[in-house]
Amino acid sequence: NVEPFLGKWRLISSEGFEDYMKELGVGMAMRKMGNMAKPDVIISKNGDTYTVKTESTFKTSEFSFKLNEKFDENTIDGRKTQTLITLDDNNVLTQVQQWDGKETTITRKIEDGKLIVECVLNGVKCTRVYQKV
Ligand code: DKA
Repeated sequence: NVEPFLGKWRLISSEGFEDYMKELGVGMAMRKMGNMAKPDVIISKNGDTYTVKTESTFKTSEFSFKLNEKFDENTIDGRKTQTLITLDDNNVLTQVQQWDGKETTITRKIEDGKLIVECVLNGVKCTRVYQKV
């Protein structure tokens, strides 16, 4: 059930994001902006197509997907990835991005009414928490 994920969320805490961005190969200037940004994430649904829009003062981007269908994603930091998003029985949304022989996993779940985003790449983990706006 994707219903709990839908709506507008604002970043309230972020741990390990600098190291995660470094591991992704994000350059210093963009890491600085990434660290300062308190983005809003808007998750919406139209039929069986979902859209995740990230809005911040430095950049706005969005991607749309259907569950269990691979798609081409252009990430905020400029990677072009093959991405697959699935929803498991515990209501965890898992996004796997593959590019250049690398792979990162971004999971999203709802806990205490908050959206918890965890990103992992090569064992480097980052946790970002969003609150409903
Ligand atoms: C989030 O949704 C984190 C998503 C990962 C973004 C990766 C690269 C960003 C570079 C500025 O909170």
